Amino acid sequence: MSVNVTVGEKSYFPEIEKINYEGPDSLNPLAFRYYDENRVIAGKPMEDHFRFAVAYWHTLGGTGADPFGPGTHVLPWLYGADSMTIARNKLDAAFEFITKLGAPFYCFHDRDLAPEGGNVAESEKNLRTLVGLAGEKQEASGVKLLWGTANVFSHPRYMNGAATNPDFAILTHAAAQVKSAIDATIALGGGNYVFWGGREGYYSLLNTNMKRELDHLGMFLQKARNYGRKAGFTGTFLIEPKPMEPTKHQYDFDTATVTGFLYKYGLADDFKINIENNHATLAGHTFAHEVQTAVNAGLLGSLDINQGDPHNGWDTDEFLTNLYDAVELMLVLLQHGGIGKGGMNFDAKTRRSSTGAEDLFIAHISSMDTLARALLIADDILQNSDFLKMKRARYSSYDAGAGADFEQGKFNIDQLAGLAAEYGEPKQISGKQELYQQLINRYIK
Ligand code: XUL
Ligand code: CO
Repeated sequence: MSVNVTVGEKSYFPEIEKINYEGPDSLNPLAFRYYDENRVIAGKPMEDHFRFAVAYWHTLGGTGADPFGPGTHVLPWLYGADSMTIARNKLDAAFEFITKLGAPFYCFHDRDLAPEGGNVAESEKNLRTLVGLAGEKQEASGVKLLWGTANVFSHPRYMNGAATNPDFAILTHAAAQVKSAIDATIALGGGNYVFWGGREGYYSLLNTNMKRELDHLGMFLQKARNYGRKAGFTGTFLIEPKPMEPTKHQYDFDTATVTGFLYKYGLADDFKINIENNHATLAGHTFAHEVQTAVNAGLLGSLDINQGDPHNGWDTDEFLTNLYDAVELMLVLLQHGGIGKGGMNFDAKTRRSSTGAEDLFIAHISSMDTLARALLIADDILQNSDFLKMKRARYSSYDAGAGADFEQGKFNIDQLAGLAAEYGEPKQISGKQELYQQLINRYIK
């Protein structure tokens, strides 16, 4: 898509021009080498394979602060006379950044867009004001909202959780926020609405009634779904799994856990899953594993495409640059129909010591290029190698004869045991993992 670069009177990124595709030989760090939005691969333009979305919180709000020190990134839009002026400046900066980058979507939490007020009504008013302004920006630029969400984890009132808080009064505040965040998402035409269970989990079972908390979460999500549908939200609700951090035991541990939860609480028709790579790492899974698990359940919703560090146990939210992981991801997506109405939200921050505006652009460009390059490689593998043939052949004993009859449900356990006696000891068949790995590496060029 071609977005209109709209720079108001004041530019926050005066040194950065619109980022263009220059091809693999380009040495310009502020150009795409692989991401060519209109190039058609496997039947659709690259843009539709990814539906890239800028994460408002990291990209516009990430100061580089960590538990050991305050922020190092000077973000000029975060300075202003009052919190609403800052929110307006931030919106200007957001749309200048998004349009210069050429990302078609963005994502936000309610509190990223507008500040919390002194009470529920004031907070809602602040959000409505910013939603009005964001709508104008969307209209002028062609940029769209991939998803909205409510931040019901940062405010100290949520220290014991939001929908799973033992105190009912806190749950009602979470409801107020979710209600107006859903309204905001509808008003801005968002295709999805996300629930990341920020502090929905626990540290110690000694003070926690886990069953009751999970029932509250299920009930809360049913009511939020009912509200959204009644208010005209036709998109997909998404749950974003994470196994730990901030709590020791996050309830939405991983894709498999969330799948069970959605079925148990009657939510599987309206909800899908938003999978984040770094959260997969924390759960001891690969991104591809999580995506395949969601595909199997028909619940793949959207992706947060960052990366973590396999050597430590926290959420580092780095920009995705690991080509090998990206290839595995794109192999799964290409084989299973792609990202659909979801997208790829960066949910990543530049490092504390990457202090320039240029770094912010390079980080996004580099991730987009990694995924675009991975798409080309994965498509090449699927079109031109024996990969699929080898994988199919591995299961060929189920394609005909007794194996096919088994898949049709024609045998009971007695009959299967009878066949074992008849077959005798089967001859060894190699799984050939190293051959597959060799093949993938051959196509990474
Ligand atoms: C936190 C995280 C969130 C969600 C949205 O780990 O990933 O930013 O994506 O609330
Ligand atoms: Co995320």
